[in-house]
Amino acid sequence: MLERIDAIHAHEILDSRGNPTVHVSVMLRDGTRGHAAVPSGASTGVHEAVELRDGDKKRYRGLGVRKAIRNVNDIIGPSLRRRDVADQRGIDESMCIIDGTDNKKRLGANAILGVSLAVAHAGARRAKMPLYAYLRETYDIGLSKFKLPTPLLNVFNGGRHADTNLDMQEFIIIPHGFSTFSRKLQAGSEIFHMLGDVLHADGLDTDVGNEGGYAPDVGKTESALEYLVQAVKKAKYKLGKEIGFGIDVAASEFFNTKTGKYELSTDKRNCTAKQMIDLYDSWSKKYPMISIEDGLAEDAWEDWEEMTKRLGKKMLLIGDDLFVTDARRLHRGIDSGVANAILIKPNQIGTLSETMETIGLARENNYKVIISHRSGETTDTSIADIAVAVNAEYIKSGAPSRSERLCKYNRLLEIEEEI
Ligand code: 2PG
Ligand code: MG
Repeated sequence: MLERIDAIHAHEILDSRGNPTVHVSVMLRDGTRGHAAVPSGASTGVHEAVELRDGDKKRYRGLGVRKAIRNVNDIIGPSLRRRDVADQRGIDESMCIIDGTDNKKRLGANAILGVSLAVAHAGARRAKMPLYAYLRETYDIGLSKFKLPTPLLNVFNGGRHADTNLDMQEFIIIPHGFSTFSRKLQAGSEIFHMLGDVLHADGLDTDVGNEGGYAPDVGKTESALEYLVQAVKKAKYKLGKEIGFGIDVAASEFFNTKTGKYELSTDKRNCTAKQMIDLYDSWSKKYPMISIEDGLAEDAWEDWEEMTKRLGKKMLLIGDDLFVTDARRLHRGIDSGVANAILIKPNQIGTLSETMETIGLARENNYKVIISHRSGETTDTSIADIAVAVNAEYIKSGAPSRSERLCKYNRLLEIEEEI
């Protein structure tokens, strides 16, 4: 049944770091409303769609998003008036056309994504369906059952997400050896708290970073993995069988483009790509490594190819800054045998429809799908529903701590009861 959009309104809110971001409400003629808020990254890839910021240093250190808000209220909103809310693909396409650039720099990916998600929420409400079921139908995803993703819980925050000596951004526990999401989350939470005890006993800081994980100064990079081993064992879980590890290296953040070296200040070592791959290989022999994300720099295609040849059969090699949720970059990866998994962040590309297209392409080519939060988050839980809509293998939403991280996991607990 046709239901038209009556009005779209955006306003500025603050994200989990206290920086401005975009909140959008879509009103339908029958009074139904849909809302969405847009997240924001810190270790953003250079190929991501543009997050429009005001740059006015007198306001929020230049991080205001009033321009993006105006683009929604004055340009996008009026242009989508009277459009059928169920025409998600058409609406997303229209926004891309109005923007007219290939990286959304005119209207801003933050403006466009806010509308795209809020339209989906309004459409789902109107159809009286949960968002995950509505998305599955809207995008004709040919899957019969709903499956919940396994959480990737980032329990050590490093890199740009915390004030610690760790160059590598995330050390992750993956509770894969249980049949339900709730049991996986329980294991993750118990290990997270045990890790806190272990760190505390060693006189280390247990305050948390941007994504809710601990952020102590540890001896060297590998010490983080050693602490994970201790925490898992002490919490009485089985390493490997029940719990695996992951790392988001976010290697572009410490890659020196001039020298071509990866500068690991924690270990006082400058590494070539080959040495980085050797390091991951050696860790895969000592620890139950399931995944390595952005193990090499975002434009090091040939080195990625080499890494995929050497490690691709043993573990997930996830492209985040490498692919930036962009089907064009994923195509290149598929053609050259690069990586075997993709991180999906809707705000890297800017619309829900393009996000779904990239996920579809990954699926067709047997790349594993990890739906992801950003380091700057809100209480928006859309990514949980997106993960269930496409039966994503994994979801990455930080540590089991801080409500902007947990609201996504808690939404999955709710969905688990429903399906
Ligand atoms: C990442 C993300 C989320 P950011 O690199 O995977 O953890 O970080 O949002 O800062 O890009
Ligand atoms: Mg990443």
